[in-house]
Amino acid sequence: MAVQACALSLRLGLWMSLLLPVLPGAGARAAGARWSGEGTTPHLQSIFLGRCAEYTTLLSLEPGNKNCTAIWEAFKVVLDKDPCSVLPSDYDLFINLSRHAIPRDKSLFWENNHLLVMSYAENTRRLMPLCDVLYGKVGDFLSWCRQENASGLDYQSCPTAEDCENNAVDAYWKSASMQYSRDSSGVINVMLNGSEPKGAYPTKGFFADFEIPYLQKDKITRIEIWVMHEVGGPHVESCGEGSVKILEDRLEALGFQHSCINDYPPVKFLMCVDHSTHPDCAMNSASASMWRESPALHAIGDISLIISLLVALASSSQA
Ligand code: ENP
Repeated sequence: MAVQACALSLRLGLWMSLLLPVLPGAGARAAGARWSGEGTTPHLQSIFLGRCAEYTTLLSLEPGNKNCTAIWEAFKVVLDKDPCSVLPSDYDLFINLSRHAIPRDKSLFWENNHLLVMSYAENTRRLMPLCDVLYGKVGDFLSWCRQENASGLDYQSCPTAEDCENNAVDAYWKSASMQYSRDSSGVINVMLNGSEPKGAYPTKGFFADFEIPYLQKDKITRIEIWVMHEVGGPHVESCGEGSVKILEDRLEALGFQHSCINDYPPVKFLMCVDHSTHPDCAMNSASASMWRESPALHAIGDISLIISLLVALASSSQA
C-alpha cells in the first residue's frame, strides 16, 4: 500500500492536503486510551455537513433532494449509544435519508486499495465506490463514538473490532456496505491488491461478509476482478491463485458471470504516473494494443497522455 500511495502522490496531493487533518494516525494506542481505535474526529459535525453540502450541491450527479441537517440528525443517534452497542440497524434512518441511485456499471468494490480506489474513481467521475456515495462519503476517514460510561464524545479513542464487534464505525460501514451492494447493478468491478502479504481477498471482511451476500443477481451482468500489484512490489497473488481463486470459486458457486484481470491497464497507468521509467511500467505490445482496440479505454485517454508525456520527458532528459 505504501508504494501505491506514493505512486499516486501527484493526484492525491490535493486530496491528502484536505484529508490529512482527519486521517487516523498510524501510531499505537495513546497512553491511557480506553480503546484501540482513533478517537472521535475533531469537528465531526462540521466535516460531515460540509461533505454532505458539497456532495449534494456541487457534484454534477443528481443525488436528489437531500436535507443534510436531517441526515446528520439521523446519523448522530449513534453518538448517544454505548460505544460497544451500536448495530447496523441504528443507521437505518440515516441510510434511508441519504440513499441515492448508483449508476449502472459504476460500482467499484475493493480491499486494501483505499487511496488507489479514490484516485481512480475521480470523485464519482469515472466510477462510484462506496466512499463516493453520499452515505459513504460523509464518514470516510472519520471516527466517532460516545464515551463509555458518560454522555459526550470520546476524543481519545474509539473501539474497533478488536475491542468489540458492535462498535459505531464498523456498524456504519456494515450498514452502508449492505445498501451499496443491494443498489449496485450491471458490471461490478472489484479492485484487489495482489501485493498484500495477507492475500488479496480477505475471506473475512466487509467485501466477503457484507457485500457479496447482498449483490442482487438479477441486476448484475458480470463481475470483473482486477488484481493490481504495486509498482516494484511482490506478486503475492494473481488471478487464479490463493485467495483470489477462493473468490473466483465463490462467485462461480453463486452463479455470477465473472472474469479476472491482472494489473488492469487503466489502473496500472495511473499507478505508473510517478514511476514511468520503472520496468513494471514499461508499456508492452499487449497492453498497448489493448489500449488501441478498446473503446472503453479510450475514454480515459488523459492517463495515456500523461504517461506519454512523462516518458517523453524522461527520454529527453536522458538524451
Ligand atoms: P481498509 O482497511 O483498507 O481501509 C479502511 C479505510 O477506508 C478507513 O479509513 C475507512 O474509513 C475507509 N473506508 C472507505 N470505505 C470503506 C468501507 N466500505 N468499509 C470500511 N472502510 C472504508 O478497508 P477495509 O476495512 O478492508 O474495507 C474495504 C471495504 O470497503 C471493501 O468491502 C470495499 O468493497 C468497500 P473510516 O471511517 O473507518 O476511517 C465498506 C466498508 O467499499
